[in-house]
Amino acid sequence: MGKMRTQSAPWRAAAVLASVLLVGGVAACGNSDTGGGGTKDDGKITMGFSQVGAESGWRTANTISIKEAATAAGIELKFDDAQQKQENQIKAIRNYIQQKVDVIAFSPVVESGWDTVLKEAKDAGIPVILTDRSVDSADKSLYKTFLGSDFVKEGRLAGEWLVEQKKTASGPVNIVELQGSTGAAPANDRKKGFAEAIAANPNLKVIASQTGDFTRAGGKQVMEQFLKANPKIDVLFAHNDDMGLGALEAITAAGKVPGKDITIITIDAVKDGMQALADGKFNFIAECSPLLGPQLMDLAKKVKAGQEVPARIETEETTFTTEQAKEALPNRKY
Ligand code: GYE
Repeated sequence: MGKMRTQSAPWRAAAVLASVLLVGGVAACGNSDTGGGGTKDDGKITMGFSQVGAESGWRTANTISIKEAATAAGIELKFDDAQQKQENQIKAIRNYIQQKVDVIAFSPVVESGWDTVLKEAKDAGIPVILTDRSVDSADKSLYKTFLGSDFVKEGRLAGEWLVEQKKTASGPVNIVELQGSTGAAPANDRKKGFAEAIAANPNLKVIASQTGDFTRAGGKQVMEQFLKANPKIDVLFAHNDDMGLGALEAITAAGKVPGKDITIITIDAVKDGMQALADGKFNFIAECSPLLGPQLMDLAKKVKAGQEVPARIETEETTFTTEQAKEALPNRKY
């Protein structure tokens, strides 16, 4: 079922039915793995994981971390790429419920609209772990835990650095903002944290803010529009490295020098972003770690064993200036 998203709904239903029948048939033959009872209880853990997509360097590193950690932990991973669409994630989760996986983990593409499918998983007795991004469901019993970063804090750290840099500015500082995917927790929260921090200096003004969907292409295209519409841009705040990297092309094409004419702040600190920072094209990055795989597998084992886990597990992160990026780059893992 690795290619679930390429199948149309009736075919997928047929495929699920076929695999259910197959498992049933094997059980009837007395295969020891199934205990002959129809429900699989071989001590092994199967995890159904629904990934957001492949939109950024961060996401690629996150996917690798999860796949490698599953192998290392002896967990069978069923992986689906939702291509940044909530409907695809809901379909994948429903498939995992039908397949009776032991644990469902996912990184919700947007924050809202999960209650129904999470309730279905709960009713089926399958524990859910949220990783990377969270949901806004009021009923916290719909999932076991949320493992990931504090995105508000990342936005705040980005804003605080800027406040410090511009503390002697006597006139207006014009900021443009490239937001992440609309409705995604990291987009909502980074925007919020940044706005809160820059409120400390009334000279700092966000004059334009639009989504670039967390992609390089999106960042480039929206930055082109920003540059056309606004003759004076002093600062770019991009919600991830990839959009900042795309924007670099637009800035250079407009005859401006990134990192000098326009101060650039991003979030993530993936290798390409760190290289741009070391080269002086970016000026500051707030880190967001994608290496969530090992902790996720550990949580899956605990949840499967019925152990209590903390409701929230926050990733540890730092920030980088150009000098710090030069130092960190040789040992950077992602
Ligand atoms: O910052 C961005 C990715 O959810 C933290 O998603 C993640 C974000 C990350 O596309 O690059």
